[in-house]
Amino acid sequence: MHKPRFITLEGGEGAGKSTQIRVLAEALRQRGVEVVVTREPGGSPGADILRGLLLSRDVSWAPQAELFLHFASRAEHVAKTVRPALARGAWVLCDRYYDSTMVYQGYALGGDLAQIAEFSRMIDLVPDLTLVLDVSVKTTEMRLSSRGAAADRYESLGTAFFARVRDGFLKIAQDNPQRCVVINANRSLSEVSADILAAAIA
Ligand code: T5A
Repeated sequence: MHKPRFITLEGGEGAGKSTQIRVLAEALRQRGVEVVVTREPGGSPGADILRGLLLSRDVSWAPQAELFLHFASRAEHVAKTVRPALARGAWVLCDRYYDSTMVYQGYALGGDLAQIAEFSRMIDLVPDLTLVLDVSVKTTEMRLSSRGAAADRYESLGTAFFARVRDGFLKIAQDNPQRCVVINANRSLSEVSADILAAAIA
């Protein structure tokens, strides 16, 4: 239980990542593990400033500018939050990481997949485990509408976009079976939490 582990949670909008990351963190803390919970975009003071720019509906970014901002945010987050936590022996649970860039800016928005893969390699930190929370597009839409908050830039892109996002995450899981576990997140919170904990402490 004390090997430093870097675990990322991935999936489309409303998949339950932020809910489940809190549950997993608590379960690990009860087992005596130091846990750092973080998220992207953001996760450090500088990266949080970039998050505000990325999610704002006031700006329509040129695709390359958007891609560079995501990786600038990630480089800052990894340097200031993730690596220091891993170095002192904590586990890091990260809500989204570079698979989200491959899916959103790559598969879903048509960016250059090879370029995104190269930038990901430059970050030089591969997760020990990636949990892909898979939900149907219908579940995504139901959860977003029942939450009732105003949609951010990505949440406003609609049904066809959500379907491309889902397919993109499933493709990444299929291509990276050594680090990815797909969790059926259409089920109840407790069923999903149980599978996540089992995968994390396996
Ligand atoms: N992005 C991000 C990129 O385009 N490129 C990148 O490189 C990166 C890193 C981030 C946006 O940025 C994009 C992707 C995103 O669009 P965000 O606000 O952090 O923005 O968005 P999300 O990560 O998608 O956060 P969400 O809150 O939308 O989704 P979560 O965290 O997966 O879901 P959660 O836990 O908030 O749950 C949503 C609702 O569903 C309920 C919850 O109570 C909540 O109301 N729920 C369940 N209800 C019933 N059963 C369950 N099992 C449930 N699980 C959750």
